[in-house]
Amino acid sequence: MSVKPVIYLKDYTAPKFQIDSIALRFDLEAESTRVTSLLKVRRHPDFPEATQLQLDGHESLELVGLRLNGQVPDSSLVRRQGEQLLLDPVPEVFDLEIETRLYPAENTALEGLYLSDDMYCTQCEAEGFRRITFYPDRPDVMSVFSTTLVADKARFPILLSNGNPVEQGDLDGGRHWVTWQDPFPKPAYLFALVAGDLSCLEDHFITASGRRVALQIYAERKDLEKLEHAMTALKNAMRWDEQVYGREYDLDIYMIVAVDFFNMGAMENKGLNIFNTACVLAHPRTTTDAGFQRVESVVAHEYFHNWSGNRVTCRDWFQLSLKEGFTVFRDQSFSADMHSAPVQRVDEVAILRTAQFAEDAGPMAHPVRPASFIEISNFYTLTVYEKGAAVVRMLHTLLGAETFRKGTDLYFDRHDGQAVTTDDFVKAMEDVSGRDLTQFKRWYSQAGTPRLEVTDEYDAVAQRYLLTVRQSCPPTPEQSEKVPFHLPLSVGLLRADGQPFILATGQTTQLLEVTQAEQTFCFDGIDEQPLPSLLRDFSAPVKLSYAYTQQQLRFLLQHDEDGFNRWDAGQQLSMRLVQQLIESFQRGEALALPKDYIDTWKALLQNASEDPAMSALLLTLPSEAYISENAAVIDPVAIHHVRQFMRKTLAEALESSWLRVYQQHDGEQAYSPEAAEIARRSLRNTCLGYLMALDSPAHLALAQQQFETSDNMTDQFAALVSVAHSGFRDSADDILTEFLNQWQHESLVMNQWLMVQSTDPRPGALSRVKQLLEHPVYDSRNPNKIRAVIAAFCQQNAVNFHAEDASGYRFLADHILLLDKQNPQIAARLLTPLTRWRRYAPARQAQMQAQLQRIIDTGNLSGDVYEVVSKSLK
Ligand code: B3K
Ligand code: ZN
Repeated sequence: MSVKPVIYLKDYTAPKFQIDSIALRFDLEAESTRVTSLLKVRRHPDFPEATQLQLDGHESLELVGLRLNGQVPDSSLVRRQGEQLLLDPVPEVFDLEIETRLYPAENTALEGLYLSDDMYCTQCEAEGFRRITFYPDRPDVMSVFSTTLVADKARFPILLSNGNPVEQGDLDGGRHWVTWQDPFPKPAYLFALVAGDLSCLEDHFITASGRRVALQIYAERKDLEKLEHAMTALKNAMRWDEQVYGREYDLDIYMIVAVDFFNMGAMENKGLNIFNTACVLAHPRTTTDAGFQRVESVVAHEYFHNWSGNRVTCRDWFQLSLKEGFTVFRDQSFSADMHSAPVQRVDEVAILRTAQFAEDAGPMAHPVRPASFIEISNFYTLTVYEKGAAVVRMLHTLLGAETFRKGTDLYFDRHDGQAVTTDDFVKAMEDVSGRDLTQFKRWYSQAGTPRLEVTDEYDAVAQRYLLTVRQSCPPTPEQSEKVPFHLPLSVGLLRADGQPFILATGQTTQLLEVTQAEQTFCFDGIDEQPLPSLLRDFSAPVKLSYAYTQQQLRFLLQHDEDGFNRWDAGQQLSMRLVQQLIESFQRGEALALPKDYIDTWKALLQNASEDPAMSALLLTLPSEAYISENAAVIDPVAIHHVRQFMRKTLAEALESSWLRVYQQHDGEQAYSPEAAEIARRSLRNTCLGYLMALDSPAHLALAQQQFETSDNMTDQFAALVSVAHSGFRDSADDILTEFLNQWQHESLVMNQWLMVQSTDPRPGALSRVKQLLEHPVYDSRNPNKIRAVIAAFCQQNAVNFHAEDASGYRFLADHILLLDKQNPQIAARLLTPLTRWRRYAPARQAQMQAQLQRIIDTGNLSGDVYEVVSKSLK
């Protein structure tokens, strides 16, 4: 039933024809767009026998005209077959002119050329260019692009494309044109254009070698005041990439455009990034601190792609992690340098361990370099991005920062202007280090999350400490047997007084290289029984177990010098308790929290001012998603209940402490985006959350007062959530209405307003969600709105989504079927919670499976949805 075939990495063949240059012309007319492209084609010398030129073109693409060396070719030479246009025979060198017609206003898939509000924009990665014209739409075909845009001058005064503007002029009938030229050869997925009535924030950057680069960030006029933060982030990222990677920007102009309708976060088109407004606009009044940080990291991520992705690109889409994993690692390191490194690390690992580990344990599990796919859009995954980044981080850890940098220098130098593979990346690391990384490369080809079981033995007489590590990896689809991974295990040893041992390296942390299924590491000169601190800074993406006692975990929480492990010890303490309480809940027993657990929290609260940002993390219970990922059988009701019980009990037991810390961290001055202030707000709002779990009118008044008086969205939004999700139903309705009235004209704030309601765990959520879909601020074609309501409900409101009557599952399936016709990429993404059906008890399994079956039985699905559903049912 799938129209699209499975594509295998092993079938890769190099392109037989090169495109030396492509000149594009877009006539943006009222009803449609005419695209002409002139290709200079040349047969690749490696394939002297080749006569067939294969161009990609989406089935919906309308071919208007074709000329080969100026002549209309005989129709027997031209064939359209599925997604391809075949010309056979063609000469060795020739010109090809192609004319196509597009209907951007009808393009709801948001791939290729489309309209976002009243603005034309494009999204070509991975395979959107084939919706614009017939072309070898594959990343290993790199060409020099020039682009002419022609449009109505009043309606579209700004016409942008990649590279530098080289010519422009006016035409009759109020139209104008601009020609752009990009001197750097690039694959088609990096092509972009924008046409609209846009305002611009301008600045500039002087590169390390003294070149001046114009920086322009475009948005709708009303959003002009929200661009400052992105500009600062961009300049910081440019400086950082020069300092840390020795990479300078290469064009004279760097542009970012904010658009409202966008399938993901942002896109790194050469010289012309296109961003989801949610990832570029920021203002203290309308954006939370988390939003500010997201803008900074996405701006940096897309900028870093200019080298890791654009100058050196991917040979084929199986190599996606070559650019994505590496670039995520780069943006993570940047954020760590800009903010608190341990806090940043905790946030990253939380995503990896929750969502990526769940992906690795589900039916869509795939290696960092997948071996096959039906629809590449389905492989922009946490595995390719986040685990891919973890793999690059392990190389950095194993080789050390200095050698790693030599490796990236060699990689960029060796492959500049090329389309390469993850093997090429690792080869550069091998060449600079002289190490054999053959075994390490299994991280690219084996899926699944490895398990490490660690045991130890202390010999007091010999003063010797032995750590034994056993590794294994559970089976994943199409990979039942696994071979051992090569991974860095960072370890420290603590003395009974909490001081660290100085280890053989002269340091307090030592790197163990695990390569075998079972391996024992020996530490000599250990003069007392040590307590191990394992997997420091989360040095490898694995699940590690060691039989700590509760007391040892509390000791680590207090004394470990590794910030990440301190936090993790706290998480492990809570997780154990969560598991016990879930069992009690399932047996219908009364729940209680042990006194020593409460005392631990009390101590954390007492010292909270020392490091408010880390304290806020330490004082946050493991998320429902993380608890689910670690459950043998997920019981969403029990998980929700237990976590709420723990929150409420901690709130009650430590009420005066929460209140004291809340009051102590009351900001006196006006809002500031500084790290210390972000930390203060995050700790204070954590306290407010606990206080509001108590359903006390006094605390309600506190939250309402914070809502009314705060001068920034972080504090206002935290207050909103705490009241909207509280037991005070009238107050919840009132505050939501007030917030709506205040912010109804701010689309991004309205996404937050929708999300608060979709994630409200109290009963009746589904009917409230259905009402939201009818609300004027909702727009069923805008992916941000779909994410704020449908995705938020299905992914962040487990207790309601998994309602016993299967209403949540039916709701999701209904919307997937509707959306598949409109925007298959978004529809396929929404499927994620249903794909996890095997993790639940039999009754829920059957209900979830039934909805997947219902989707597949309707037939006529997109390749995107078909691939996910069919793999889930296997
Ligand atoms: N490279 C883009 C993602 C494109 C997704 C296409 N379905 C954004 C990024 O990762 O930087
Ligand atoms: Zn990226």
